[in-house]
Amino acid sequence: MTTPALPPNFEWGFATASYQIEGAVAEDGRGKSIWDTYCHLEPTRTKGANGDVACDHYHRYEQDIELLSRYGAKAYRFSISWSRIIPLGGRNDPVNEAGIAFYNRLIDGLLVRGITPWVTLYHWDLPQGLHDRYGGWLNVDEIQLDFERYARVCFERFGDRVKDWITLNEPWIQSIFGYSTGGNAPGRSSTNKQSTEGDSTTEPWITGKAQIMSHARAVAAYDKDFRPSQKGKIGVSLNGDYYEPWDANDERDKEAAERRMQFHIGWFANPIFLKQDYPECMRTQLGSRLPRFTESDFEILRAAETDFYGMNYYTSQFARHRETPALDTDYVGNVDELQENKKGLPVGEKSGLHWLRSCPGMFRKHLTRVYRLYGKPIYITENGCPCPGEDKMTREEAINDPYRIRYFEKHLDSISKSINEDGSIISGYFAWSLLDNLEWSDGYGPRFGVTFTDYDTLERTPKKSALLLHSMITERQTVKATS
Ligand code: PNW
Repeated sequence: MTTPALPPNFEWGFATASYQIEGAVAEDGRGKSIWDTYCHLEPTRTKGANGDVACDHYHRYEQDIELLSRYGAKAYRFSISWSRIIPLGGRNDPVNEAGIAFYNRLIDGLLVRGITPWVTLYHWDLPQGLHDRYGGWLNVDEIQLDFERYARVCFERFGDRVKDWITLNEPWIQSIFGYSTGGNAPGRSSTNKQSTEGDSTTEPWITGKAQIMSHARAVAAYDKDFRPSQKGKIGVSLNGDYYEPWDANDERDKEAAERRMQFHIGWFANPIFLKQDYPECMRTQLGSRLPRFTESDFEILRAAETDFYGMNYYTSQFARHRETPALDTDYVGNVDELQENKKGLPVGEKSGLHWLRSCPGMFRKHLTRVYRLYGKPIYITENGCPCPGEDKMTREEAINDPYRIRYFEKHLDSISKSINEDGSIISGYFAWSLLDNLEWSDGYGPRFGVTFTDYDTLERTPKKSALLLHSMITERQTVKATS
């Protein structure tokens, strides 16, 4: 058997996000974000954890660039903290030069070592000022103007050197976890007993539209005023699992699987990539709870040419049809989600987190489906896992991570197959994550890093997977697929 091939110019590296690694939350003029508030006002919801120190990347970024260099990474995906750039967030609020200077040091440090910066503008850390002023993502008209201004500041100040932009990370998680389950900041929910505010019947859909329009405004601004001189590309990172029918012979389960993926991905991809209304199944189920796009919204959507589909992929599930949606999870459509099918077969091997099973076969189907539906080059902007039991391991145990190595290998093989056998265009891969870091409301337990972080000393130690990813990728680039 030959090793399947990846294209010679395949982009690859590691990913992180600002609040998960930076720390230094009160330094150099940074404003508060909704995650600071959430962790401090509601510590029981984040296992007592917060990002005050996290991996202290703000002070140790040079060491982290060294790690990337040692791992042979071609690229590094990180996110900018909006509250460091515009502490109060809004379009008439001052820009913080010290925040700009930090990201300049990081970007320049990467470029000196030949590592390409991939910048996410928004990875869930909304300036608290905007939430307080007008409801943040709940105010569709205001937030899109403030996001556009923030994006313009970033293009102006970093775009001479940054050529790869991602507007938003996982708008689905921001809307559903932030406004339906209440498990992420700002923690609004009408079904979560810990929440005292929020209307989960409408808020996820309002904040979804706010994110779609914010993405489109930022891309349209880039197209008009920056792309001609800066010549970069800009995309969005969407999450979404692949779903197979619980009963492979039941038409209703087949429809449920497709419906589930439309609720996950089509929600954002239809307006952004197809410049169409939300998927029909969402309209049918949600009716007027789902905001409409006006003609002027469509003009903005049409003016925004998104260059690539950023895919965050971790796992897959089975979908079983329901007659009526469950009250507290109607955001998934009238579907039950299961990790075993009707025959009792598991969807994949267990990892170190309950929601994450290793499902590389379904990853290939997912890639091919997304490429066929939306027709844009795909970059995997996140993929990775904690190993079984890793949260309880010592450093010496954790740095030996064969489960993660196998996970990467199998997922790289699925990418190769989707390219070579199914004809997809897949142009890059970012492993999540460079470092063990703050796993949001799961705190510091789950370890997704290829680098072990000792949270007492903040010392970093490479795991075996970190040193092997480079060779896994180059092997797949040098051997041609035969089939
Ligand atoms: C992504 N789920 O979030 C985020 O982009 C990262 O910041 C995060 O650390 C990483 O995946 C690992 O979780 C997700 O429950 C969080 O299905 C939760 C889920 C999926 C993605």
